[in-house]
Amino acid sequence: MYDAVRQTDPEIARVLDAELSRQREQLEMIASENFTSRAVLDTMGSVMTNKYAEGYPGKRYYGGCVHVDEAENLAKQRACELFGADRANVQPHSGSTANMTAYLAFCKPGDKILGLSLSHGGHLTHGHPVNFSGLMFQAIHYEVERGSEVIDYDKLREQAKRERPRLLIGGASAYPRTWDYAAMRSIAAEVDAVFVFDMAHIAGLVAGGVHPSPVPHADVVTSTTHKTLRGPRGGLILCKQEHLKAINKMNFPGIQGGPLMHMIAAKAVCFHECLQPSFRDYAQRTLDNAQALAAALLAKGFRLASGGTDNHLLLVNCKPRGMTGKAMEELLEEVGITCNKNTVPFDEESPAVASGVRLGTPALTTRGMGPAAMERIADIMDRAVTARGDAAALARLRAESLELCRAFPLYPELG
Ligand code: DSN
Repeated sequence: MYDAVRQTDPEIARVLDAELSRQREQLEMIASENFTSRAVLDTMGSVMTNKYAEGYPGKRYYGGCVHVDEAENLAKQRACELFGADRANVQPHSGSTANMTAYLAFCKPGDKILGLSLSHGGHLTHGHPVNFSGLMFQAIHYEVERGSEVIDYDKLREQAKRERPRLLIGGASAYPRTWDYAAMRSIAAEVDAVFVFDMAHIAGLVAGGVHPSPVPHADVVTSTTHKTLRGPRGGLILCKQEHLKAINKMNFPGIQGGPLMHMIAAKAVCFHECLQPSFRDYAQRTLDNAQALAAALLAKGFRLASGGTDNHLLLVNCKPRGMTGKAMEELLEEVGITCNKNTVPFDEESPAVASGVRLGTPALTTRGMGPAAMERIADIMDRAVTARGDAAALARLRAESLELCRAFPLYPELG
């Protein structure tokens, strides 16, 4: 693999080899990561990257767009079929530009937006002060409840009625529970707000039909395509017909320039894969693995935010085991498990330290791992916490996680 790179740039070829080995030999539990198919990889590395195509199919500002038009139309049609959406825009380079597009299609700078606080599981682009969403708009936040650690929609309704935001944003990057889309729809209607739902994390579960869909409820649904959806890195917007013109105009020329046609073609491949019955099975196994992992961790005495999960991710509060999230992330890395530190609701630690770690099952499920592997991982985690500071014991646990990785080969055809 990478023969041409090896000849042209041996330094980068070594980096690519090392990253492939890392992905193969670590247990990848970052909830937002996954392993694409070979077809998606090949399409991302195709000649489509060479083409400029500002505009939309049939209305471009460059010649020679006949084939990229075909790819973009396929991506849009498949996205609509997959999610039962009226219309799709497949050009956002990322989830961030998808969200920026949705906000600016309906709001002017300075308008009020209401989203879930980042420290309670939300996302930077849902109004955090250091992000464009907090810098450009008057951003306010709702939170989960102390104790239950879930959203109280009655309180959200009261807050929305008091604040009257222009935009109500749902969705999260570290919220393990199902959303009440119908409640959010009715709250948005009551205060005359636009309801935007960012389903980036759960999109693959929605596509697989194993998790409720926000599409019938929200005015606009934004997403990425590389998390549970298992496609190329990138963004996606689904909307009702009446909003398409505003969304398209804001994404290009409002925010982006030339679309990344290799990524759009790879999104089309991803959506095609998600439309196959095997993807439904993958989505169900991702959920089953999250349940198995949650049960095994609870049995070992770990504490989970909200007590468990309805989706592909878990938020482990490390404080009852005497650790910060940062220390846990580093310890798990040492025994071959990759995850990220994450604040838990009402965290007293800074985000750089945090009290929790976020664990997800999408990537390991793609490797073919099942509930037995999840139990083994919970056991490795538990013994790693006990063995802190014991280099020999941690090395033995690292050998165990490596054995587990090797039992589920990743990209064997890449050599
Ligand atoms: N950085 C992504 C995540 O890890 O959830 C969200 O953008």
